[in-house]
Amino acid sequence: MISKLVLATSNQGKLREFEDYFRDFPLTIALKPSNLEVEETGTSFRDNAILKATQVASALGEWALADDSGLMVDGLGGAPGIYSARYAPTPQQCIERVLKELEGESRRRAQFVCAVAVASGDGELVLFAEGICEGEILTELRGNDGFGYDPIFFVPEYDQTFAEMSRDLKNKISHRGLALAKILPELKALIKLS
Ligand code: ITT
Repeated sequence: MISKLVLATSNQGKLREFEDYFRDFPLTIALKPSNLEVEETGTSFRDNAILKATQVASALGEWALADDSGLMVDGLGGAPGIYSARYAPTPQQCIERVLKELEGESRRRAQFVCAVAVASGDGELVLFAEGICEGEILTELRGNDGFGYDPIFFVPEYDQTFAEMSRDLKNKISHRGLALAKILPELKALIKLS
């Protein structure tokens, strides 16, 4: 039976975006208790998304959805990657570190990657998908919206950074949006079956 889904994240930026996707969804959306933290010991986005979804689901006995995501920069050999949230103490310092490490580097292509996993109340993985959004790292910040690395992630096709885009546009083209689009039909089907 799936009637309620716990969003297994402590990241307010992700949370706001998830709420947009699930606004008209026929499910009760709940938040993970803040004291329930999962250690991200995996070596890939996939591993960590599955860890977070299955551990939160089994701890609460509820269906849970987790996202593990990050920025991979070509000129940095794919860093910060799965360490994106831990690259520096604050999001601002994370951006500063990436810009500093890219000084004088012409390979500024980058991709945001998102792995999403949904686990059932017994802690079993039920759905998994990944989404990728291609872009470039600017030399300075542009835009005030979004979160994390959004002000330096430029999408040439739209001539905007993620932090300059409307929320609707980011939700449509982002790594998170693309990953969720792959699992939402199956999630809806599961709700109907129950
Ligand atoms: P939870 O594990 O609680 O969900 P977290 O922030 O620790 O939160 P991750 O380990 O998945 O989550 O790290 C993702 C980091 O990647 C996030 O903190 C941002 O720095 C960056 N990131 C991911 N998606 C992003 C986006 O859409 N815009 C900007 N930065 C993003």
